[in-house]
Amino acid sequence: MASFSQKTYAQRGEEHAHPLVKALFATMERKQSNLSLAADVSSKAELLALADTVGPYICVLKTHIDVVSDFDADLVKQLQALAAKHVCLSFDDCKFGDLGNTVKLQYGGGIYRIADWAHITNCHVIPGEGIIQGLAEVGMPKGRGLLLLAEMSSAGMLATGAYTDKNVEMAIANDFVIGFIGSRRFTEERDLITMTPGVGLHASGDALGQQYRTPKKIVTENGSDIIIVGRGIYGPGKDAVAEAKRYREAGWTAYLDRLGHK
Ligand code: 6AU
Repeated sequence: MASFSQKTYAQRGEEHAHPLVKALFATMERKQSNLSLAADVSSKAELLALADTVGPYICVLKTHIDVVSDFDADLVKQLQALAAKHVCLSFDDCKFGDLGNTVKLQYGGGIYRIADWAHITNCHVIPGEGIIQGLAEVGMPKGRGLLLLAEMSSAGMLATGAYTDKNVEMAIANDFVIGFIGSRRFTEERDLITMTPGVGLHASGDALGQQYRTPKKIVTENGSDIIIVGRGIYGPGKDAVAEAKRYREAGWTAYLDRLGHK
């Protein structure tokens, strides 16, 4: 049987059982984009402006909604409207890490009500499988999906070896899990997607441990599905639209190369 990495996104979407993943692959194929924007900006106006300008070039808009200092319910409404306008999915990068009962409260309630609007979120499995079950109780009825942090991109990260393997086991066993944050394809047992942060075309890292690898390394060689790019696209002196186009092109070329369409 062909590895999932050898199949097109369109084919994987057709064969996938999860409606959210089907929608994601369809969007990727239609927009010819395996690029997710990490919109780590701290005001509502900046976030909305960035989402609107870069929206046409991405398949997933990733936020850290708790860094927006003037967050309000209207921001969520506007983000939902932009996701619909640009046909992309919303991913709030919560990195939940507590007991099942606690994460249920964090995911479904509080100020941010993440489960009401974010199609995707993620968690660490350090507390054990109960964290997945707690999040699933809230997210499954809403058709949401979860990514497990099987690896991280930062220097000295501790998610390696047996811990990463445990993530893979838990992902295979839980229908609410749609994939991983990590640097490569992890399993052929079912079609779990990989989204990879720490992607950059120029810089090699930042002063706080972030490490960048190229789309070619991540998508063509390692079999990851989606590149997550933040500061490579926006920031001082950068033309966000031009950079988003460049990363989209690099990510898509790396995917075509993987399929052998040189
Ligand atoms: O491209 P950058 O370095 O500006 O942004 C990378 C984004 C940030 C991080 O919080 C996130 O990706 N991230 C994650 C995620 C997505 O879970 C995991 C990780 O290991 N490294 C990482 O950078 O929003």
